[in-house]
Amino acid sequence: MRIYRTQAGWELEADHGGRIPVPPQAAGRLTTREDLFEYLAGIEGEAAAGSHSHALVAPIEEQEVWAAGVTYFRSRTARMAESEASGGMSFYDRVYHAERPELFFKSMPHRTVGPGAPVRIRHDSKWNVPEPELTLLVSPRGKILGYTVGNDMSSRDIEGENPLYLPQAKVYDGSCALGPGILVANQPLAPETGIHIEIRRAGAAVVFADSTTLATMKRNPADLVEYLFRENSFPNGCFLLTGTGIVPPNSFTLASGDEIAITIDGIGTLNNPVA
Ligand code: DO4
Ligand code: MG
Repeated sequence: MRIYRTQAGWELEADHGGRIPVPPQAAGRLTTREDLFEYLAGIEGEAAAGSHSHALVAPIEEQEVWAAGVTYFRSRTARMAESEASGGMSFYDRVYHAERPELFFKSMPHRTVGPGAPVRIRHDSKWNVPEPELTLLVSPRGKILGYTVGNDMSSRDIEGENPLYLPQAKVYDGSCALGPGILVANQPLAPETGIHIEIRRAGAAVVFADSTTLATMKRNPADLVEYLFRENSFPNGCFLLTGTGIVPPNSFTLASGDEIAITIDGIGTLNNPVA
């Protein structure tokens, strides 16, 4: 089942393809429900035909957004290359193989953009990429309630200069996009689930495209959540981006006006222009 946050409230995609409104909940309290799957299944069964399709906004309520890093070999290799001059290479290789994953704070609702809204490039950075990432919606008790598409926008020159600059490379206004909706599921996604990205420039040419699958992720989503919830409480639940398996070649940097389309099979396509 897929739900979408719209300017008029939450909507559930119905069997007939249209969207039906989800009854209003207390503020911030739909996507924290431990019984979200069962609750939506009940609404779906009772829904009358009819269709609502208001403009989409980011599918986030009051959650913090966190991210995992270096969960794919491609990310490890790209980070080792960009941090070679700083001597930071070994950190990335070690965290890729370590038992403890890299987890970092990524965003808050006010810095997160939704479908169609612009993501941003830092003005003090010259080398920027989108990171297409499977993103988990996690309940206050640490249950994976659903999945969305995430973009962990990153300034590679800043993180490459010194790994201690990671928060500045990763956390700034418009550095995180989520959407278009949430796939609410009561079982894990299949390993063959594909993650795809396409970047268009000047409204036309595809300047970068690539795909990967969840099977190439070194970590298990449930293990990442278990680490995140150690010694941390999330009264509003959280979103957790699970890392990127796609990094453009070193010669590539995003430009203002680019259009980023990230698709995850079964979830949807997140489209964002670059401001
Ligand atoms: O350690 C740097 C960040 C890694 C990351 O964001 C990723 O692998 O997706
Ligand atoms: Mg990332």
